[in-house]
Amino acid sequence: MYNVALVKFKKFTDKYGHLTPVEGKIDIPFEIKRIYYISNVQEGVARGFHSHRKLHQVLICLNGAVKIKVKNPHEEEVIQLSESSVGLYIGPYVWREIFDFTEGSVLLALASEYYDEDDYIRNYDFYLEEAQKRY
Ligand code: T46
Repeated sequence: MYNVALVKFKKFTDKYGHLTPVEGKIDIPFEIKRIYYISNVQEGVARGFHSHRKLHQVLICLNGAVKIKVKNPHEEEVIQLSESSVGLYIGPYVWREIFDFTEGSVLLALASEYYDEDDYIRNYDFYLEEAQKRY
């Protein structure tokens, strides 16, 4: 889907466990300016329901599993993340909804920009209006 891609990272496994490195501009296509993580999401709760205008992000499920619906005016897909060495790249003008968080799941986000509420489109009709000019 346009502006969405799964990214597979290296995973070093030995008798001490797993280690996955993620380097900005090497493993993902941007410099990382911000990280945040989402945890303790109760059953039945869904998050997201917005798009960004400029932001590039990679989402990685560090523990448990989570589903992410990505949409643009013409396409829609649901991706389950359940592996800490796989990231989901989401670029600008992709609507996202995040749901089915399993108990104890932790979703890490690597972001290309500092937090800026003006970059969000949180109304789906406004999203369609802006996105239709770009797709
Ligand atoms: C996204 C999905 C995957 C901040 O103050 N700084 C931050 O860096 C972030 C990300 C959020 N916030 C504040 C803004 C809200 O008052 O934290 C509160 C919850 O944020 P929001 O409702 O946007 O959370 P989600 O889970 O719906 O969306 C977040 C990201 O905002 C978004 O960029 O793609 O996770």
